[in-house]
Amino acid sequence: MRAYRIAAIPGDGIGKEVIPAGVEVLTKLSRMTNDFRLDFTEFPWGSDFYRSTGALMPEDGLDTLKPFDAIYFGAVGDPHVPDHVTLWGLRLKICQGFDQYANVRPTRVLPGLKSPLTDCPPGKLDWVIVRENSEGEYAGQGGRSHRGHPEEIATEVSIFTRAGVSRIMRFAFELARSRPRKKLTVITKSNAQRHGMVLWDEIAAETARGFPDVSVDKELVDAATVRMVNRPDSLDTVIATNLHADILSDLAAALAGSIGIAPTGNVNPERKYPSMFEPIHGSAFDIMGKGLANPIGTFWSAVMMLEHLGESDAAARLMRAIERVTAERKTLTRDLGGTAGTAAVTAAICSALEQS
Ligand code: GGG
Repeated sequence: MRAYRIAAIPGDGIGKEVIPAGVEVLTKLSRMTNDFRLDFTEFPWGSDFYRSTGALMPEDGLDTLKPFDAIYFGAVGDPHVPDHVTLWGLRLKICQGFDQYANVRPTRVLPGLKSPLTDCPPGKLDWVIVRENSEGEYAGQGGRSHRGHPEEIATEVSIFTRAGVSRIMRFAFELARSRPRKKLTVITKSNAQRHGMVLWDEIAAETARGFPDVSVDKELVDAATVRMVNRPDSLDTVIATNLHADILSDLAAALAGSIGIAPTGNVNPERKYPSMFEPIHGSAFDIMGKGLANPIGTFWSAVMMLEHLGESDAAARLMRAIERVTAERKTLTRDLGGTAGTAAVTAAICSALEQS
């Protein structure tokens, strides 16, 4: 039997509710298939850990995670800890430490779910957004001087390297090529950002020459928001910088029905380090501890994790179970117009697995 070591990091807020739900579903699925085993180890890292130790994760946390086959992550964010401390102390430490430079964010309208757009049935909105996940606006370059004085200065420098942009462009073109429409939209802002974004555009054009079967177009990030709303079927695979894709993928999730359903994979394509899978939503402290969190984004992230591990039959089975539950519309959380809680949706997915 194939065995995989999975590091589970619930993190903060509703991460502590959705990750146990995901572990329950994955454990049931692996027992049903009898082909593979998932051995979970949970790490209590996050804002509570910070309060008791002064760090979001231990100093040797990356060494601890390195032998794992994958990381299953919940969320970071706490109302009593500055957001830049939580994000950089845990999630970005793992993404950047493990060179998970390809952040893959599929979005589509699942059967039974409704887009807030008029006339947007399943099939009309079916995107994968690729987020550059290692540099750009999140390079961590910059600083502050003369704190508290009138002449105080802060810089936040975006970094675009030829190596970093080339590898994510290749990844996005390959992903676009693997999808039926073979279509890639390159998001840019090179009209205003005339250095880094012009390099980005140039490398996109150079990379395109190696993918003659992929049709490519370019869109300014501001215009992209309009296009996502007005012409969702004109997009398929989308590549954008770290910050642009972060914003566009939240919009994408909302247009597909809810941020609660959207999954993501932080992938190290060379597999030198473990990749990390998580719902795109944050810690949602307003609903924490109430059992209301939508676990579907966490389950869909598990689908991505299984695909990454090579367990494509199990991944497809879990996706079918998710779609069966959304199509029935009987057991949905409040963000999707239902009244069910996390536990009821988890139970519905577990029972749908039996029929999928
Ligand atoms: N599960 C995703 C998560 O916890 N995100 C928290 C967050 O604030 N992310 C901001 C970002 O990734 O740019």
